[in-house]
Amino acid sequence: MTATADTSPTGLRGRVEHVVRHGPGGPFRERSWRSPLRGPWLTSVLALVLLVGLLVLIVTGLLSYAAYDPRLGGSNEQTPGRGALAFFLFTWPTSPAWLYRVNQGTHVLLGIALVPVVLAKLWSVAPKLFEWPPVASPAKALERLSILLIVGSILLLMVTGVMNVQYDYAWGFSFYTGHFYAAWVFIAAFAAHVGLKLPVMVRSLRSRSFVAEMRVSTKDTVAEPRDADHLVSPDPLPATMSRRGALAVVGGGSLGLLALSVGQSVDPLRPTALLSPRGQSYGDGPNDFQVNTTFGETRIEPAETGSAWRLTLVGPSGTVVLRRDELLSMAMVSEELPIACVEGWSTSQRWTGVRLRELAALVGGADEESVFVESLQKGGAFSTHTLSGRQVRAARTLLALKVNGVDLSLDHGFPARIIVPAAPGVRNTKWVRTLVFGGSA
Ligand SMILES: Nc1nc2c(c(=O)[nH]1)N[C@H]1C(S)=C(S)[C@@H](COP(=O)(O)O)O[C@H]1N2
Ligand SMILES: [Mo]
Repeated sequence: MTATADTSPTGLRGRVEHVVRHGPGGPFRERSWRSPLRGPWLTSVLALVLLVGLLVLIVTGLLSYAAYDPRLGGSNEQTPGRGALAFFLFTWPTSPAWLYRVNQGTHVLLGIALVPVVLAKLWSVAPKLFEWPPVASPAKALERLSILLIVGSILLLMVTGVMNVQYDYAWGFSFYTGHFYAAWVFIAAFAAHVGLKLPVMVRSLRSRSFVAEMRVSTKDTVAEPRDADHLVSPDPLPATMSRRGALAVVGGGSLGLLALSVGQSVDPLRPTALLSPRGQSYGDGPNDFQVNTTFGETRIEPAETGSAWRLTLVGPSGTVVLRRDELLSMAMVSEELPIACVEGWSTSQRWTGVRLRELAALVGGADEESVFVESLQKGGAFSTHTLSGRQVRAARTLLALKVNGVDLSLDHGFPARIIVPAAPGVRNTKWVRTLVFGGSA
């Protein structure tokens, strides 16, 4: 039995069949993409930049994960289900002191600078992303799935990364957890994509000389020959921009973002870090450098940091309670050490205080494999942390009481804070109350 209304070409079924065969139109139609610049050569130039840049991002990202020493548990560990994905973990070193600063500065600055390149690469392959029919064969289905995963994960990584740098946590999951799992999806899809496409990239790059192409004017810019991947438009419009112009726009965008961000990681350039929420100048007093969480944002009572404050040390041989003046009468050491936040900003300052290992020795904890640090702050992921035995024993790990010759300000952790060389800034717990040697969360 046939329903006459449905079989007519203008009826519902006719229209559905038309869409199934020819696509919904708009971006799904190859003829919507008519830029003469789009083609395998331009895509491959962008791909080469991303191949190198993303490899550096992967390595610095995995190192940044290791730097948190997640095996110590507690708030160090935000990915309990990571299983085999953490196969590469090792105990993070304590020297050189700039290790995390350089690693994280590179990760964040490069990640920001690559945003225009990723967007340009997506633009350059847009007809492929909207290819119709979406699934033509099992092989095509696999290829499309890998593209869906690589595009989805890189967009998620870019958006969460940039929002995190801006201290904007407007999603329903922890940045650390989300960025970590998205990174592993990305790494797998990236490896598959590079494996599939590397020969095409090399062939396309060899198809014309970069230097010669950079001399071609807009007037002389024509589409590449039609390619098997259908990046080149079957019906290109005249060029309104040369390939040199297109690469200059992308490169200029990258360099512009870099120029407005690099100051967040390079102390003398700080006033230029216009895109960074913690990057700019705070004047020039001894305590005038970036504050992550201010004292006012915590729920610590001002009186708790006054004369009633005590440092409690717990270790195998018992408990010792110290006043601030007793700490000040111990051997004071000064160290120039960076604070390097996971958000990318960093600064180097001169800290004065007691070696953590001296405090450990007071309670027989010098050989313990961890110290559990508790702050006066109540609740939140920043109020407690665990440091490794390696960090406790490092000569330059301090319980700092002063910075740049004066008492710590309340915002920087008065009465006392931890400063660990080479570690993520978050390990430098402020407003310290208790140190439990051998303890963990
Ligand atoms: N108690 C406590 N300690 C803390 C934090 C915090 O929010 N609470 N922030 C951490 C983070 S994420 C960083 S980067 C550094 C920043 O130190 P600063 O604010 O003195 O520059 O402190 C760390 N110590
Ligand atoms: Mo941080």
